[in-house]
Amino acid sequence: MIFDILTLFPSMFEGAFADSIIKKAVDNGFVSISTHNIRDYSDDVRHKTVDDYPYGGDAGMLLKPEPLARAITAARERLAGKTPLVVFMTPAGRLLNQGIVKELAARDSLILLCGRYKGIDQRITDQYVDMELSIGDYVLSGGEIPAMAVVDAVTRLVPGVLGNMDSAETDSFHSGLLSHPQYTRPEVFEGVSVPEVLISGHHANIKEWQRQKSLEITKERRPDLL
Ligand code: 9D3
Repeated sequence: MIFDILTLFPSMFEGAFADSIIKKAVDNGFVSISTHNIRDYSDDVRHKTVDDYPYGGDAGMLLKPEPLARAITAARERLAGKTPLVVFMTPAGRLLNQGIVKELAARDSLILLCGRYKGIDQRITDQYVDMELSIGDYVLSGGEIPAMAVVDAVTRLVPGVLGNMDSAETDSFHSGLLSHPQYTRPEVFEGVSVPEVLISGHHANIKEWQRQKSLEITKERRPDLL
């Protein structure tokens, strides 16, 4: 999987992929991630302008279409031979869920476009964008953190990235339920014991307790998942 990220703030991504599962996935060649500054595709070499006032006189600025068109075209050229999906991160997009993550993970490459300001010229959305994605109903400052969430969630589904320990199979969202409570040592912590069944060694009872707890918690907190 190749992620080609278009942003006005490439440095925001520096720390995000430098550790843990994503770093390992990159180091082992399962995914590659590059960031590209939209400002490098500006018309004017002098001021590197990428924004302009909206027609209709609303407050705020929009990302101009020309630099975005050039940035997306350049990304497509970098991905020659691949069939990238152009994904625009926007609060007005489809709400990301694990089903969409699976859809994205089936592609060979993704061009992730991060918006800023009040948005982008609609002609870019109409002519260049394949999918619009939101990560939730709260206001962020731009599409960068949402793009990081997409890279993280999709990378976990690339075959070979996860070991058996943390496999996508045993993941709570794979079963469609929330996780049951979990405990590690010590057996008594601040006077509170680990549930008896978990130290019983009775494997079938443990599985049944875990399934029951998962159902209970899901019914209580996220009935929409059932
Ligand atoms: C102009 C009024 N705003 C509507 C509330 C528009 C707006 C545009 C861009 C508000 C925030 C942003 C910046 N956010 C994103 O680009 C974004 C986002 C988000 O804020 N929440 C959840 N998912 C996403 S994906 C991109």
